[in-house]
Amino acid sequence: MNIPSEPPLPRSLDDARILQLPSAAFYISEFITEDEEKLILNKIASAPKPRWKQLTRRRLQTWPSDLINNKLVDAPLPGWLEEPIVTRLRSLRLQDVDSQHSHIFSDSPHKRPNHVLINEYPPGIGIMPHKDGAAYHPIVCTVSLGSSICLNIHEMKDDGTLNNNPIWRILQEPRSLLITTADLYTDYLHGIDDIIEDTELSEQTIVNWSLLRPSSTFCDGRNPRQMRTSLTYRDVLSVSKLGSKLGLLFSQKK
Ligand SMILES: O=C(O)CCC(=O)C(=O)O
Repeated sequence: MNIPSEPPLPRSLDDARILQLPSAAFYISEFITEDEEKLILNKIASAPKPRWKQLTRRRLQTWPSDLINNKLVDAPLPGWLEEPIVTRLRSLRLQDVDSQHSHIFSDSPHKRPNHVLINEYPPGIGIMPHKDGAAYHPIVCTVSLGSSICLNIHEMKDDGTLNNNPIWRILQEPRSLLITTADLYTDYLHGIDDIIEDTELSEQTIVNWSLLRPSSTFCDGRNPRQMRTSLTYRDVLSVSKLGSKLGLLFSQKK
């Protein structure tokens, strides 16, 4: 049997648009192959222990490094986070026609994501509703690995407090790509419930239902969770060249 080396991507992001969400959000169910998923999960697992930051209930890695005062020290992403994902992200056309603003990062300061957050979610663990803040260009590309999970989108009430009931739910399958931008980034919060199973999954409750992979069967509208790992690709606005200057200094001293 012929195993495809590249997944069948949509002709343009327009074909992946989540129509029920405010402009603009996109979902591609098969963004990476199973082999690519395995390779990335192996790389994550074999990262040196100090790479992991242990939070109370979740652990994460940041590549190429943590932000300091919302700034990133200039450094490349490792090859396994760059290929195939960054190249593939930049190859996705926004529309069928050629234009100057041809890919999702065309208008971002560095024309590409320069930072990746890796989050691990064991069953029962989520993330509180939050906004991603001012450090990043307002485009978030999330690749999911390992297991499906529901991302909830929340709005603030008129009195300025959080509405705990999500107004939308997005189901993210393993190997999928979710892109959120614009109003979804600036005006809404996103979070993941601390539950062991996502329930009441249906065309009525999940905004990207029609974009899920054809073989997806969420029996009785349920998704019993397993370990899900996410890769969040963003463009950090402010990049300091300190790293490269130090590198130059050390290379001159050799
Ligand atoms: O893991 C996810 O899908 C969400 C991650 C997230 O909200 C964040 O990194 O700010």
